[in-house]
Amino acid sequence: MNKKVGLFGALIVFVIALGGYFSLTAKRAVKPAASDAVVELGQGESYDLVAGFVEKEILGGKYRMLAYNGSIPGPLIRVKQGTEVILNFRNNADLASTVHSHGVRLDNAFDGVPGLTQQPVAPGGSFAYRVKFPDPGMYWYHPHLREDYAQELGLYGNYLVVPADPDYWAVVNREIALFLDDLLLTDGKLELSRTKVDHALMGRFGNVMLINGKADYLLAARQGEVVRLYLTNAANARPFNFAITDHLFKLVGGDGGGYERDEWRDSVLLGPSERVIVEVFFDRPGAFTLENITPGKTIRLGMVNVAATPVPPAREEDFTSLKARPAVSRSMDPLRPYLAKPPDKRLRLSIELKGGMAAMSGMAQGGHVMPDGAGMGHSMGPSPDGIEWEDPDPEMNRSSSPESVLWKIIDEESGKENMAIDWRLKRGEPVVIRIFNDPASAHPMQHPFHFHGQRFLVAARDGVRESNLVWKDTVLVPAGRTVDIVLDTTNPGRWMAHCHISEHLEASMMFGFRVE
Ligand SMILES: [Cu+2]
Repeated sequence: MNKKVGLFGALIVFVIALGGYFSLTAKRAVKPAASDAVVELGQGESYDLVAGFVEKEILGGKYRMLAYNGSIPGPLIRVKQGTEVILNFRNNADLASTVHSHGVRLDNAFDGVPGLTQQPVAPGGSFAYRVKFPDPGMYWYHPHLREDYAQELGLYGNYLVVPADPDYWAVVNREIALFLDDLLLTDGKLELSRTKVDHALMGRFGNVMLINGKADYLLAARQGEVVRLYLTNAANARPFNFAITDHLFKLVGGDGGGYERDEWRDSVLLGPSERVIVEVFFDRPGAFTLENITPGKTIRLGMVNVAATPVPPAREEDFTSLKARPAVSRSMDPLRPYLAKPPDKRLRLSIELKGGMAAMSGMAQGGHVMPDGAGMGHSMGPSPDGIEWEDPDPEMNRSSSPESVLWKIIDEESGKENMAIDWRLKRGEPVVIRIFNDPASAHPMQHPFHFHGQRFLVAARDGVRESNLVWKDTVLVPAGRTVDIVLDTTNPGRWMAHCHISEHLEASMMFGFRVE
């Protein structure tokens, strides 16, 4: 195992060692979970990634969870753009698994999709992934089998791809990766089945908010510090509208690297699996809240404590100027002629409820979103922005399963649904795809829509052209909305496209496409 462990990593080794001591004294089978491990990998280096059980403390309770290399989130793997590394995955969990490198345009054979690119890795088994990183930005790895169970229990980690161009990002004092997540505890218990999928209707919304696996996340900062935050939404279903009280964000990047131009934002929206990169200037000392601002309520995610000890050198000037990235714009030029073109493909997102679920839903009707946002008498249905920010009906949701709920991606041209869809696309011929999230379905809600192995541009939302582009691999499509994307078909192979709400994926919301 060739790896360089940074200073941070050395600290973590110490923490893990301490953890080992405690687990011995407690005579427990699993070690307490660590976090914040950072691993730097160079060209051709290999690294062992082991999925296994850990004991995780959350709000005073102890839970048996899953982790890569003992830490939740898993180690942050830091590589330079253009690097190729080998990940030797070993599965010490209790169910078959794979490693999917989300958003990474790697070779098809290493995409980690069971049944499509590889056989599932059985407990005790292993698989070597060759992962190349052609694009800068923040990516992540997670299982592509029972994400609703395995990813929920802690199997997720980041790849930070450092741009080849040293001027790609502004100079900052620090870079910090934050995984936003939530966990559902019922009377203090973690109820997840290895064999049965539940919450198929809305997806599993948690009631404990986690940042980097911690329910009481505390970020220590110093006055005058400019920090670049790399945010990843690892929740099964929950969207986050992330903000820091009394602070403005400079939005600098998304899924696949930087925006064409920086923009000021009060908050940033991330659907499950999306990434957002922001810079923040801590200009005054104090305690500030990391929060999720939703139309109904503001949810506390953690805190940042800014100490009055100023940090040299001050980066205020770098922070106040908005940067343009002409190289990013140029990388998009080949796709620009397609941004205004009518769609080549049209997808409709819908649902079919079966048996008792259909009857329950029938009784709950009246909750459909009206055009003016009125008519929300019952708890069913999303808010006027087309987004369910919370589970609107936990009891019904918990009892729903892939047997009673069929989430659908419908190809309007062929009428085919989900895995019956098998697009054949030509490499180098971009495809304009219109995704329409049907508000008249039996349960309209948002879907974070993800394409494997390629990148795309969001051309328009509800017919309104996007003015500042960023490479994407996932786009959140609210209920009743239409999103047009241009898929950059650069990477040959057999790939998946699917909703990234874990339970919707389990309830069939996926299809395959080939790039030839
Ligand atoms: Cu979905």
